Amino acid sequence: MYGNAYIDPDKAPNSLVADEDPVKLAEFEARIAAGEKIEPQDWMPKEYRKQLIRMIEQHAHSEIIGALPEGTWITRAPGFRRKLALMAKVQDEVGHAQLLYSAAETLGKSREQMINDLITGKSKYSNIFNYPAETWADSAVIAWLVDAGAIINQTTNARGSYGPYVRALERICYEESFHLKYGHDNVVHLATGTKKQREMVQAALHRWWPPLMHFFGPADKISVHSEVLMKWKVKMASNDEMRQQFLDMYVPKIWDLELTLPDPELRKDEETGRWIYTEPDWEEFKRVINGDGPCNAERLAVRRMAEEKGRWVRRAILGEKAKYVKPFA
Ligand code: BYC
Repeated sequence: MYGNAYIDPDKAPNSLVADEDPVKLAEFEARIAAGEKIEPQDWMPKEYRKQLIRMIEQHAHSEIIGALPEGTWITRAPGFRRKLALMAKVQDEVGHAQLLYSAAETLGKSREQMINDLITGKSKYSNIFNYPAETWADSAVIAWLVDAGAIINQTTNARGSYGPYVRALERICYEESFHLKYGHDNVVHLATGTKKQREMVQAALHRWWPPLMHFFGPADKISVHSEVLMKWKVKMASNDEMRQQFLDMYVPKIWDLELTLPDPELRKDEETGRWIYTEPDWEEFKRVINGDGPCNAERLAVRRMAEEKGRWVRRAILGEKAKYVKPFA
């Protein structure tokens, strides 16, 4: 069963803090309960540090890898204005990765280690960037709806407990709001354009819907880390709560454009206010996040190439002798 595949008995929530000083732990939890921010120099449980590194690092990787599907459209963007806007967006995403790597570094893991864990396939990054952006309409759907999902996640977690992460999230959300507007404008343009443009955006929406449903993470009943992350206010809403919020905000907008979604069950239960949907295929999600999606190999190959080709620049900046280094085997 998928849910159990993640569960490591040694990581069961009760065992996570067993060896911590109970007085320090109680003080720490009281600060969190009072809404205080935890800063890098403050005492924190080892598990809090570990979870934060894992989550912020994955988030940073998602931003840097997330620049790639849209990046492939810079040279083919329709018109100069859209090209400029897309270049700025892609540049912003890479900047978000820089902010997040810096936030993760405050917890004691170096950027070199993080990048190395990314390009060797050890670290995870968001499932959604392992799918191809086949047409210009795919890049429009990414900019609108993936950025919309990201804003829901990030504005929520920007109220969280770890100072450097929440400050990075606040800054990122300002920029993401522009991306969302740019993406929405592109989607509306296509949806109200020629028959061909409308077909393109409709097809893209159907392609991106399943990965978008996965984007918010596994259903609460099979999520591994939510309990501890929410207890320590790293995560301020569960995966299902964020998914519901996304459906509530964006399905009506999609239907307003008279576009369809590929889930025949999708509807709002007016009594409970909850959206009903077909449970996403969590087996596919698991395959993709573990390296077996349509573009995982390509995405990591690009990052490896960037790492190799940029090595001499980093050496030069660090004052080391800039010399040719044999690329990865
Ligand atoms: N993709 O117990 P769970 C952007 C993993 S980029 C891949 O619920 P958690 C943008 C999870 O890591 C912004 N893996 O854990 C950029 C865990 O595996 P491990 C992307 C996923 O940590 C460019 C396992 O599944 N946003 O916006 O609470 C262009 C069990 O999950 C995913 C972020 O990164 C996933 N979708 O995860 C355009 C937000 N979901 O580590 C746009 C930061 C779960 O045990 N992250 N997993 O091996 C989070 O908020 C949370 O970590 C998650 C849920 C919502 C991802």
